[in-house]
Amino acid sequence: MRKPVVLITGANGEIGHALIANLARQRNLPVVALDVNALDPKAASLVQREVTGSILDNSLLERLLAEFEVDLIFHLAALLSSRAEFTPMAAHHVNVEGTLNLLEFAAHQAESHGRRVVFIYPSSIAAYGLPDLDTRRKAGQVKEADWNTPITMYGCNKLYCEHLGRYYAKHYKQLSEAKAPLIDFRCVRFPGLISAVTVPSGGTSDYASEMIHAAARGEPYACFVRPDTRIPFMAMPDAIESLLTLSAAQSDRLTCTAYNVRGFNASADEIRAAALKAFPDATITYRVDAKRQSIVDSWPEDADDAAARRDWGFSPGYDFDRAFHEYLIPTIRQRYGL
Ligand code: AKB
Repeated sequence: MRKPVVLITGANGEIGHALIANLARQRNLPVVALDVNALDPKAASLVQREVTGSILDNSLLERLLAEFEVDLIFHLAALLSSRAEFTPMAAHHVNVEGTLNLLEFAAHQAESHGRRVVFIYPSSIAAYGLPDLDTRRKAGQVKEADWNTPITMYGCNKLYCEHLGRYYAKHYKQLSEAKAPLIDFRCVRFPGLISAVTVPSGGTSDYASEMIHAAARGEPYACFVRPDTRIPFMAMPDAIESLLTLSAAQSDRLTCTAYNVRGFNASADEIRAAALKAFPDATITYRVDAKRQSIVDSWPEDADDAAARRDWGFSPGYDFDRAFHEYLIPTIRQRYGL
C-alpha cells in the first residue's frame, strides 16, 4: 500500500522551510520534501522522506507516484523574478514545465486513488504589470482581475500557471471520454515575503529581507530601489498560514483561482527606519539599480485581499509594526545570537 503524504516541492526554499516546520510540528502530517538541493538538517529531521531531485525529472515523479499516495501538494519550486531575467528559458522550464509536470502528477494521483488532489500554488504580485508610476499610484490596491500584464518572465510564468491550474481543475481533456481529473487547484498571489529565518535569493522584492538581515549581521547594505518604493509585503508566518488556511477551505466557497494576500505595504525607507531603530549601528544606503527598479515599479503599490477574506477567511496576523516588533526583530536577534 502506498503511504499517504503531503508533497512539498521547492522544499528547501524560504517558504518550504517555514511550511515544513509548521506541517510537521503543528499538524503532525507526513511530508515528502522535494528539492534540487538537499534540505538543511533541521528541516530534513522533520520530514518523512527527503527527495533530492528536479521537478523536471519525469522518472523521479513516476517513482514518487508509485511509492506515495498524495492528496495535498504545495508546489513551491520556482526561479524568482530577478534570477529569471538572466535565464528566461531556464525559468520557463522550471516555472512552467515543472508546474505542468506536477499537475500531471496530481492528475495521475487522483486517477489512482480516486480522491481529489488539492494543489496549492504560490503565484505572485509579479503577475501584475502597471505601465507607469502615475497609473500605479492611481491604481492603489489592485484586484485580481486588474492589470494582468506582467513584464517579467517570472510574472508571465506565474500568470500562465494560474491558468494551467484552472484548466487542469475544470477543463482537462474536455473532449475525451476520460473523467476530468480530481484536481482542486488553489492559488495565492504572494507579495514580497519577509522571513526572520532565511534570506531569499533571486527575487526583486528581496531588498526588504536583505536590508534587515544585513543590519542584524552588522554588514553595510545598499538598497537597490528608491526610498519611496512601496509594494505589499507579508511576514512569513502569515504566508504559511494563508497556504494552510486556503488548503483547508471548503471548495464550494472559492470563487477565484488566484487570490491576493498581503500583510502590509511599506516603502523601502520605512523598512530602513525600522531596521535602523532595531540595529542603530547599521549602515543602510541607497544605490538604485534602474532595471530592477523598473520591475518593482511595474508591481502594484498594494493588493486588495477582500476576495481571500470573503471566501476563505484570510486574516493576516502581522501588520508592519507587529511584523517588526513581534516577529522579525526578536527572531532575527535570536538567529544571529544578538
Ligand atoms: C520576487 O521578488 O521575485 C518574489 C515575488 C514578489 O514573487 N519575492
